[in-house]
Amino acid sequence: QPKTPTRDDGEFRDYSHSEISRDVATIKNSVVMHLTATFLRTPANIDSGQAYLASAFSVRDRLLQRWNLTNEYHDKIGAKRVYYMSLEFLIGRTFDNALLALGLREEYSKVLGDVGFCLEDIIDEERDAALGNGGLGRLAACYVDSMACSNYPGWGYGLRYKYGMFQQQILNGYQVEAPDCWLDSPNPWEFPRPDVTYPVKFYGHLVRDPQSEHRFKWESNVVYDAMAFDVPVPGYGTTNVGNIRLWSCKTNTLFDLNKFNSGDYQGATGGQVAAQILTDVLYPNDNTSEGKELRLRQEYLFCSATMQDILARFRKTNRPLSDLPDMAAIQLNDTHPTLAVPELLRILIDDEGLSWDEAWEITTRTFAFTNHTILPEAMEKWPVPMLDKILPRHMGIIYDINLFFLQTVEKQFPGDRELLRKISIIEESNPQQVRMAFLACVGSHKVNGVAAIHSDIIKQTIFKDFVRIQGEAKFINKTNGVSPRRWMNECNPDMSALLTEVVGDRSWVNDLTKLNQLEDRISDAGFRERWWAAKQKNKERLAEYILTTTGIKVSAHALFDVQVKRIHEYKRQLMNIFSVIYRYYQLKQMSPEQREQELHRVVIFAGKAASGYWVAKQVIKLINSVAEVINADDEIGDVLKVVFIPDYSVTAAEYIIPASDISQHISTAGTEASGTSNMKFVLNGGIILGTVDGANIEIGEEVGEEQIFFFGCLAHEVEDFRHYLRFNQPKPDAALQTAFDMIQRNTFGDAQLFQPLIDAIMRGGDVYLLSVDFPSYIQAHKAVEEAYRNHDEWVTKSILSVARMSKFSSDRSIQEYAEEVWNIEPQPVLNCGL
Ligand code: F55
Repeated sequence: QPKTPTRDDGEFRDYSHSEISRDVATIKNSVVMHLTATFLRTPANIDSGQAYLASAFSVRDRLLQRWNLTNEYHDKIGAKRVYYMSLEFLIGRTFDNALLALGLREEYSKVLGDVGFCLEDIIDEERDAALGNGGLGRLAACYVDSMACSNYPGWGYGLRYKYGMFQQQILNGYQVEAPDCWLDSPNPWEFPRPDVTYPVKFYGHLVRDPQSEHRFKWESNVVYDAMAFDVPVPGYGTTNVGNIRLWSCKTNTLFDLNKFNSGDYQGATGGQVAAQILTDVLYPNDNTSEGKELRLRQEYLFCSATMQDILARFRKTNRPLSDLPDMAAIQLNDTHPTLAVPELLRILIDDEGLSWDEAWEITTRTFAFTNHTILPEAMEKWPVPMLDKILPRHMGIIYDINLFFLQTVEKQFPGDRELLRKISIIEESNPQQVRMAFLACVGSHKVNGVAAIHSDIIKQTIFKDFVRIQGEAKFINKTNGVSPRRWMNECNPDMSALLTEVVGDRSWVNDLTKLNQLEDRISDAGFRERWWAAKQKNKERLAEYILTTTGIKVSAHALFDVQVKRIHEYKRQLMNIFSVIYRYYQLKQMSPEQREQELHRVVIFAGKAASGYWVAKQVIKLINSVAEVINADDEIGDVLKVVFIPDYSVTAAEYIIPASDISQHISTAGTEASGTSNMKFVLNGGIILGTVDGANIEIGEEVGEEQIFFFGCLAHEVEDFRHYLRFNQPKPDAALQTAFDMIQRNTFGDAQLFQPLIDAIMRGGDVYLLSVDFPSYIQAHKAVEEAYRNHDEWVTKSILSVARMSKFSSDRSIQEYAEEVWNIEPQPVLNCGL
């Protein structure tokens, strides 16, 4: 056990001169200093954008000290670190998060108030860092937050896309994409590190090392540079500050003086332009792999820079390379970073001179792999000719990995040719393809799914043979979680105040198990009333947000029924809008008096469709067309409103989630690996209407049957239904048929636009089983309405749910990973006044 340095024994730098000051006058000085010195303004002459930047830069100064302290400390004690490798980090905003973590929110509010600004408005000046698509990217952000808060030495590694997730506009009901120019204004939350830059090679050819048959020299003159940008991740209530290191691509082709001198100014920096493209834009696909060459080059730039950086840090310890797994654990967030496996092997063998066996042992002990989906279209496969052209050495290494793997399997199961064909990392198609999930699995010591049902499914499907070959123990479950900092303390201040009152202090923010104390308040009438008032206030805030983003007025007294997530056929937004159409039909059949008796409802949608996903885009058009007709129908009024909130984002989610009564998580059973927004909604006192899928199942187990509305067929029934529907026409029930009829009678505009959506069900085999689940879905809606009408019962459900959600804190997930996968321990930085 290494000796822990203390402040007094001289081993530790003294930061006490720069202690974080909570003194309002001092904070004000630092804000004014940035206003004048960084932005050349005076306090009398600023707008809220500049006020934001000056405040953010002053907060950033305070984070810096802790950032340095954390990393210096972890280096000094020789702590093992975890590296979370992800092509996506959906961070959202940082300012409010940092203020809360540092405990300086009040102080900054005061300082800004003194110069005539309201903190809430200033917070709204920040743009989201949207370097991710959806659940997978947001999970990565929650995980680095939990690592920092739980004092685990851990870094995220990712790419610094110049353009993040596109901005979505709705024009004439259609999604239109606009670029996300998030770096147009200064970004206070990143630190450029020009000194941390690595060359990354592409293409070229191999020269065999005459000394050793395994070693090669890879010669190439296409070299890009990856430069680091560090994004600090403030830990709440701890001195520890985590880090996300993002790579930005530059060329290292030297400035061409000859071209410049001959007047070819563009050509002189030609390389620069080409190189920039590698980290220019995030691929906007979730749960589909595009198979584009540029994406492959992005992935490799990321993997190579990250492995070089991790090894550079390791070399400073002067330990032998065989100790790497004792100093570094690397988690692969899906297969996107899997080229890190052959990259580490390449460095160990070709550059460091290790034998294959030594390098292989180190590599597999270092890596672990998380699978996030089993949708076939999401499985990454790279054509062998493409890989061979761009990364000839890696292609050779992958062939060797496969050869040695197949040899051990052949020994274990002699003569089973069929088995070898099934598990080969190389798929024998034309052209051959590298199956990245198999490569990630073979290169890792642990493979995990993201919810119990999902981890079971992958053991029975894609990794079935691997379980047989490599043993059960390698395949584990790590149910996802969400950060209580962002998804309660930050986004829901009123409910947070109630939680703090019940617990007695803010300790629940880092320890959600404390929320079980809520159960004691379940029959406290005053408390229940304030609980409901908090929800009501959030609904009013959302109604305001809806008005400004869509122009639609909704009543905050209606039931808020929310489905917000990426638009995807398997998530079945289409089933939701069909049920809205049917509801509209029913309401139209009633007398005005009857109608007024009905439960008032606002159905809220939001989410982006991948740019090339035509069906998903038509679903958006249908939702908007239905909304337009219903919202304009005076007979309907406030009984039913439908809104599509444009440009769903982390920040939009922070408005929407705390305001839900019901949220829908209605994927076809077995298709949603986990879901994470389901956790956020319930943590914020909302109730789930959902299928028996993903983490819905475990949420139901925790909060209890009464607190969740399940419907639909079960995962093990799906295959039979699909089989049946391949050979037989679906039989829509009367309700679904009614919805089809209304569309086909042009109720929502030209029926031709939407016929393909109906055809996918009626002629396309109804792959996602809408016709199968629709009747029970409508029943479940009825059950929701009945329960909501019983106000007392509903409040009980809401409070009990929150009380029982501790399992779904990402702190719990991270602790499990730390103990069972990474073998790392919390290393709280000495509290020395910072
Ligand atoms: C992004 C790029 C590619 Cl090439 C493939 C998939 C994605 C992606 O965004 N996937 C994704 O978000 N998956 C989701 O991961 C969540 C976190 O584990 C799960 O909760 C969710 O079920 C899953 O769909």
